[in-house]
Formats: sequence, C-alpha cells, structure tokens
Amino acid sequence: MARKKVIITCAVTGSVHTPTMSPYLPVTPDEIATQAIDAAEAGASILHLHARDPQSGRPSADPAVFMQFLPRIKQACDAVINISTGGSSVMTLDDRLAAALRAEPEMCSLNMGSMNFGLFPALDRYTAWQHDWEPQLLEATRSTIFKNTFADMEDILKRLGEGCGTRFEFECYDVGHLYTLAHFRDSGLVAGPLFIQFVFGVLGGIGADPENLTHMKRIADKLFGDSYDFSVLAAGRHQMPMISMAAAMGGNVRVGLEDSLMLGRGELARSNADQVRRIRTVLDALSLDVATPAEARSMLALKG
Ligand code: KMH
Ligand code: ZN
Repeated sequence: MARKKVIITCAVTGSVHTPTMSPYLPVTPDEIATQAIDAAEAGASILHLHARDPQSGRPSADPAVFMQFLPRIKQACDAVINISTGGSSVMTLDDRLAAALRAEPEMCSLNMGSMNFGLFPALDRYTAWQHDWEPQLLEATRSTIFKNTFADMEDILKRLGEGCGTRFEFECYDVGHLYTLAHFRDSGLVAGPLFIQFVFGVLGGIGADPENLTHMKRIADKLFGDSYDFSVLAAGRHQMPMISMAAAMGGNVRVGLEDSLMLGRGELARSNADQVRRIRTVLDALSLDVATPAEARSMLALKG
C-alpha cells in the first residue's frame, strides 16, 4: 500500500509560551494571521489556533479577538482551521469553547483527560519579565489542574462535534487517554477516521522518549486498527526528534511556536514557517510527500 502523505499541523502561538521568551512569538491578531498564512504557504495544511490579548500578549479566550484573525487567514489560504478547546489551564470550559462555538471550524482540539500541565523550568530561566502576568501565569499553573473531565469531553463532543460538524485533533498526553478515546468511540460519540495527536514532554504527561512513541502507537493500533491516523507533537527541544521519528513510523507531524520556540540547538525560530520548512527537509530526506489541505480534508473526513 502506498504511504499516505504527511499532514503538517502548525500550532501558531498557544498559551504556554510568553512574550519575554521569544520576540518572534506572535501575539497580535496581525502577527498571528501573518505567521499562520506564512506557515500554510510553507506547507502546513492544518493551523491550530489560540488567541492572545493584543495589548499584553496574555492568552485570551475572547471570540472577538479570534474574529480579528480568523477571516483574514481563511481569505488568504486554504489551510484547515483548528481552534483550540484547551485554551489555557486557567480558563473555564465555557471560555475555552466560546470562540469555537462562534466560528464552527472544521477542526478543534479535544484534550483527553485532566492532568497537571507543567512548564516549571521556565519560571527560573527568565529574570526580566516584560509583563507581570507572565511569571504569575506560570506560577498559577503549579496549582491548577488542566481540567478535562468525562463530562467536559462529552460536552465538547456534543456541542461542537454533533452540533457543528466539527472533527477533532484528539490530544493524548498519556496511554490512558487512548483508552478514554476508545471509550467514547464505543459509546458512539466519536467515529473514525480519528486524528490522534500523541503529546510528549509536557510535565504531567508521558515523557518524550522514543520507547513511549512506539508504545503509544502499539496501543493505538490495538484499540483503533486502521480507523485512525496519528500525529506527534513534543514540547521544547524534543519537538524535532520526536516528530521526525513519527514521520519515519508512518505518522503526521505538528510544529509551531506553541510547542517549541526553537529551530535548533541554541537558535530561536524566527517564525512558525521556519519550523514548517525545517521539518520539510526531514520529510524530503525520508522521501515523504506533504498533504495539501484538500488531501488532509479527505484523509480526516472534514466538512470542508
Ligand atoms: N499545548 C499543547 C501541548 C489545546 O490547545 O487544546 C496542547 C494543546 C492543547 O494544543
Ligand atoms: Zn493548543
């Protein structure tokens, strides 16, 4: 059987990194739109999007802010829009869903369990924060649960999945999350083709070790057979090694400044497109073709 093409997802800004950490982190609607469009031109077929307060750069759930960049991205490129429902671990579920319910996108993220979500080393690394909210937010994550109860997940599946025809990037941070997804498949709330994002290297989730990727894939194969595609994201310096391994194993890849601010050792990525181009050199070396947005839509049965 011919090897499927590789879907590149680009997670443009997220809610974990903060402006002090990189001058290239897109913050304003204009920066988010520009970097998203450039990433799509570089080969990303899915754009995973969060919003930030335009003045402070703080993660924002305000649909009005999303609406300052979503139409521009849609007009400029054909990439699949994927709106985060994870938002930030300090937001309420209603806040996290507001933009997606307004935009009814083709895709949304869906986090498959509650967990600690740690980025603690960053607290010690920076001495001159640009904004007071940055260390405060990072400190708050020490005592906050990233809450995704069974009821929360069911709510998202019903309101966005059944209600809007949205399909999901199922974010699985550990093996148990795969079993939770299988539970929802068994209960009839989700059906293939599933797009499962294996997440490595978040403190509180599974570590970024190659053995863990083979194990996640082995269990996903057992639970979902040929009714799923997997993709990999890994935090920080683990990004490029883990996603390269995923590509070699038949998977898809996620890049973006949400997951890592770096391009390589000691070098900040100057844009999201930089990371898309970097993983494309790996895919080229592996003789793998990149999926267009239309091909991604067909592979994942998106509403288009
Ligand atoms: N920040 C990533 C590790 C979401 O937006 O729903 C996970 C993420 C969650 O992308
Ligand atoms: Zn995200």
